[in-house]
Amino acid sequence: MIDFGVVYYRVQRDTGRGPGKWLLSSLAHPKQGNRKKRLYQMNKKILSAVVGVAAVAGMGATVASAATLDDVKAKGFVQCGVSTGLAGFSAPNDAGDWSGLDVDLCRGVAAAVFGDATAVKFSPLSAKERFTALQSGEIDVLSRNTTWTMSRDTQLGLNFAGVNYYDGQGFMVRKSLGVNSALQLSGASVCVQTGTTTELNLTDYFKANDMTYNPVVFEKLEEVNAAYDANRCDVYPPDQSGLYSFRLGLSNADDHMVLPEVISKEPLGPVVRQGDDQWFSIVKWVHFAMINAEEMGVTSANADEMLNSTDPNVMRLLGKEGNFGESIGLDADWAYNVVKNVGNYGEVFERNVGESTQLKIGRGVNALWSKGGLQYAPPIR
Ligand SMILES: N[C@@H](CCC(=O)N[C@@H](CS)C(=O)NCC(=O)O)C(=O)O
Repeated sequence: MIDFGVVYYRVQRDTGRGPGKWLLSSLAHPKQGNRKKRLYQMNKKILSAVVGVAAVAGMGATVASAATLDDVKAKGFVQCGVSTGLAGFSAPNDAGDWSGLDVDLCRGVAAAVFGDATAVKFSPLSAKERFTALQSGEIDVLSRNTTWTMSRDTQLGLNFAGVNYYDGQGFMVRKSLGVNSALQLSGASVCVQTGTTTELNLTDYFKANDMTYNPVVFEKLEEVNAAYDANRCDVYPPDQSGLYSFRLGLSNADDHMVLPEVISKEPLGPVVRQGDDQWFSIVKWVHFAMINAEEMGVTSANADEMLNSTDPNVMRLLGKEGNFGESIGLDADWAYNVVKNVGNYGEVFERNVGESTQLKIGRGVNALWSKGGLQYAPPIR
């Protein structure tokens, strides 16, 4: 069935104007004689009717997509798109319970909406599937190590709500390959997942350095991992976060090394559909609340005690002053619920990927701006 909402949106998006003008311009021109003029008038009438139906359906689609909070409340949970399994970021345990930095962003949204961090269901998605799942309404938010790029932000009808992990692409190789720099990789075979910036960066990097490579492309993460493990390619080139996670699964980690080059910027963050500013604000401010909480020293352990704080910043964060929850359609204690139930950004980072975990990732550029990093949130006021 044709989804007129999508057609209407696509025509507007591709042409920058309504569908009527776009379609009419492809019909007979009125200054081309009487017969053509009549034909034009007739086509115009038919077209107005079709466009009318499409526009109404389109409005319907916009209205439906503009009510994500209502939809989420009605069904009682947030549907969150995650990876199929990337330790530390989004991965299920044997019992099927999901955890990770990206998972906690979704738990934060659930806590803000319902006061319950467990009111969330997860959809595991490959790189190729993820944007369609969001566009089609199958998920409410995509939180899956997804790089914010201009085309994804401006051409897919989607909005990036922040950066919950600043990453960059790296290379892993077998030590037996005998290289110690990515610049020695010309002619190498590279296992890569389709639909990723990883694939695009490889092309750029090898081209920019006048080198060649043989891509061995797969759709599923497990296929890429298995192929590298089985020596079907020389190089494994994902985001550094993926390298940390992948290394955990290698049979003999000591046989492999990470080359020193980081070849790209990969700002990873949650994504929502365009056309629903309220939901966009909710996801954005859940992320900001976690960062602000870390900056103010509000943690899951001391959130209750902090309710008595007389620091105006803490009072606004925890809903004791102002009506910030109301302005995004939530209760006054939305951010208190996030921090109490999920934690501040630093806690979430340490718990999932930090030095005390198997991944042992340092805060690096993901430290707060006040500690030399890039994590910075606008104030709640
Ligand atoms: N950040 C990059 C790469 C993200 C990505 O999908 N990376 C692969 C590893 S190379 C992955 O995590 N796959 C997980 C999955 O398919 O479940 C992007 O947004 O395109």
